[in-house]
Amino acid sequence: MKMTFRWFGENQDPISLKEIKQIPGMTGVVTSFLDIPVGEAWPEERISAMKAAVNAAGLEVEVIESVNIHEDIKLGASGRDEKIENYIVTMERLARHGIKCICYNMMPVLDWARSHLYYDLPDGSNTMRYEAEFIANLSPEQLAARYAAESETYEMPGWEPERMKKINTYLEAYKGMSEETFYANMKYFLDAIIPAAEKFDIKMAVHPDDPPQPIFGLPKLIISRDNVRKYLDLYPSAHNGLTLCTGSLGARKGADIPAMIREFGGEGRIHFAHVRNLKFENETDFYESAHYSPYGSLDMYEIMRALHDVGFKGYVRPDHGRMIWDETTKKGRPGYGLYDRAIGANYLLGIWEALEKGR
Ligand SMILES: [Mn+2]
Repeated sequence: MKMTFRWFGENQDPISLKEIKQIPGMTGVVTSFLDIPVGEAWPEERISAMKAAVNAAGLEVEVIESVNIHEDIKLGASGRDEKIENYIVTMERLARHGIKCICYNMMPVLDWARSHLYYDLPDGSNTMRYEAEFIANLSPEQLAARYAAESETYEMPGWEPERMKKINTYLEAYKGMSEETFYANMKYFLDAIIPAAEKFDIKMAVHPDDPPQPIFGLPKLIISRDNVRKYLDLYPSAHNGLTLCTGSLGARKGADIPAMIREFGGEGRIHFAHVRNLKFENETDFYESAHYSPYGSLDMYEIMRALHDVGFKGYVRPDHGRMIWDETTKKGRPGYGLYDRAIGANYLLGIWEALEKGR
C-alpha cells in the first residue's frame, strides 16, 4: 500500500508540496491539470514539468486523478472517436513519465455533488454535507452558483463555468437514455482504451458515482456492488479496474464495503482506494466526518483489514477531510484542507502498521 495525497497542482492548490512531504508516511501526490479542457490531449511538456516539480519535493507522482471523460463519449455522440484518440495520446504521454494509474469517472454531466460545502459541526469544524431534499429544490445553475459563492478562490472541478454553460443541453441529451445504452457507450470506450492501457501498462481505475443517488434526473451508473461488477465485466482485464471510494459507495445505506474489497480486490481489480468516513443523518443524507471510526458510520478498521487481507499493493489516499484549526477557503478547497487529511492518513497508516505487525 502506498499512501498518497491529492494535490491540485501549482497555482491551483494553496497546500504546498513541502507541506505534503512533511506528513509522515506520504509517498506521493495524486494530481491533474484542471485548466486543460476535457477531451484535449495533455501536452507532454506540462506533464514533465509537473513531474519534475513533484520529484524535486521528494514525492512521487504515479496516479492521475482525473483524466476526465468528455460528454460525447458518455453520450455516444458523433465526436467521441476524436476524444478517445486524444485520451489514448494522453495515456501514452503519462506512461512515458512514470504514471501507473489513472482515476476517472463516468458520472453524467456533473461530477460529485453536495448540498453544503461548509456545514458547521458542533466542535467548530466544518465539512461537506449531502441533503437530498435541499438539492431537489435547486436547479443545477442554482447549485453551481452556490458553489461559486462558497468556494470563492477556486473553480470546483466538475462545476467549471464553461461546463455549466452547456448544462441544459447536456441534461436534455441524457433524457430518456436507458441504462443499457449508457453501458454500451462505456463498453465502446473501454474497448478502445483498455488495449492501450495494457500496452502502456497503465491501470485504469473508474471512480464510483458520488453521491450514489440520481440528481437532476440524470442516470447514475456505478453506485453499487452489482453495477461495479457489470462495469468491470464489460472488459475483463486487470487494467480495467476500480477506484474503491468508501465515501461514495458507502453513501448508500447497507453497502458492504469490506465485502466489495474482498471481491474486487481479491481479483486484483482495485488499483486505488479513497478511504474516508461519513456519518448518516437518515436514509439518504450524510456529512463527511473525521476518519476515526467512532465519528462516522463506516468502520475504517474493517475496510483497512479487507485491503490488507487481499494483499492490496495499490495507492490509498485519505480523501476528503473536515476544515479544522481555522482553515479557510484560502487554505484549501472544500474537503481538501491540510490538517484533517493528514490526521486521517496517519490514522489509516496506524491501522495498517498494526495489521502488518499482527500478521
Ligand atoms: Mn472518492
